[in-house]
Amino acid sequence: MIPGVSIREVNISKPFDVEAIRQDFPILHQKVNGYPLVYFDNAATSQKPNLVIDAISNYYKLYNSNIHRGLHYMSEKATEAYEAAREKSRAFLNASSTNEINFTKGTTEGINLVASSYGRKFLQPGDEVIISTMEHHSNIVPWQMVCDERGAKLRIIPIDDDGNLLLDEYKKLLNDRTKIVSVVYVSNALGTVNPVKDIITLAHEVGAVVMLDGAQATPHMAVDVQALDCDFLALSSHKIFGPTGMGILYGKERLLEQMNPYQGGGEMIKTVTFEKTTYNELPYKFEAGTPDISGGIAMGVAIDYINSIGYQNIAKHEHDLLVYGTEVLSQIEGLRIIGQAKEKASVISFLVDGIHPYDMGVLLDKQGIAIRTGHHCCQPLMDRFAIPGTCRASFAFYNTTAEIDKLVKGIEKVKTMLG
Ligand code: 7TS
Repeated sequence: MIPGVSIREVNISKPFDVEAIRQDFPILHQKVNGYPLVYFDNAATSQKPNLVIDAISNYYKLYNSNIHRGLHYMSEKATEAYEAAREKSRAFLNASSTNEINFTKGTTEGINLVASSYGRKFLQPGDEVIISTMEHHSNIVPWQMVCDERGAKLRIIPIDDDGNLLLDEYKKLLNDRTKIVSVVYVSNALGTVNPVKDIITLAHEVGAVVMLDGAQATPHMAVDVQALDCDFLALSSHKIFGPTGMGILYGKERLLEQMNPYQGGGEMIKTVTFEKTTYNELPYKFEAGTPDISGGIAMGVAIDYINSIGYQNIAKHEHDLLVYGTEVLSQIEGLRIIGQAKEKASVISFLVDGIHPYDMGVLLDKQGIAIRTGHHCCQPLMDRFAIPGTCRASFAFYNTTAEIDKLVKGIEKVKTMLG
């Protein structure tokens, strides 16, 4: 039991009540620029329920202490709560062991860890790494860096005009030089849900390992790493209603065992002499230094919170928001949706004729509506569509169709203002 936190019972058959859920999120009940806040920037970071906020403050109020090395009461409490979060993370992803759950500071660090510790060790000159056109920069740059260093080649899966990955083109890229495939499960800029199960099966046929960028999948859908058979998966706590500065890297134990540590320091060692250091066991081998203890504990509480609502309920509500939003936004004259893939999460990227996304973002903010504008850290994807950026509305389970109506009205107002 984590001091000061009581978790609601996990009950996915409970009816979904969006107004009750909104009461769990204190930040949603404020006015911005004189209007009730409409928060549609969930793909950048999601809001935090009271339980998560309380878990952080209770840690500092009641048992702030360093973990894994203390014998005193508070250190034991903190260690217990931190390791309980690892078990919750294991169950959340259905990993087979907590040895496969490495705590990181987020998706970016998870991908860098694999590029660095796996890529540097196993890539040879002439080998190939495959990513896709719709990757976030954090799933491009680490691979470019390691490919440059090792003399390997980066190859890119193309997409069609709706934002679907071209599987036939992917098949053509695969060969016996392919060592790593790293793709985004759900695109932050388009909302596309990629057919990752097929991508993984095909990669395994040529002996490549597969890393999934799970940053945008985990807020919306249950992810089962064993059913997918992915080799690595990274996610960020702050996108799954937990705190910033925390994340999970899942890796198959067999692969993690073969990899060198990412960073050296305390915690990741077994013995140190000036002549030689032996490394700690998994998962501590990849966790040098004092971690974000309250962040880990609170991420565990965020996972409990998601479970208490249930992904089935989340997926249904968000699907309704996506369908409704797509329909009403499409009716706005001059509005074009970028990304109309067959499978989509609740993300709508759009452009309005004659209006720069930046102006749209600023003028919606004046009406209390938070969207994101720009390239969304996907510059090569924007180049693919020959656009500088988009306006992006991304929905979470606490959003409502009434809020989408406000967005529509807001866009119409901006159109009138800018003539
Ligand atoms: N991968 C994807 C698909 C993402 O959407 C993001 C963050 C990251 C990786 C990096 O996550 P981090 O937590 O390590 O920073 N995406 C966004 C976004 O769309 N707007 O702001 C951050």
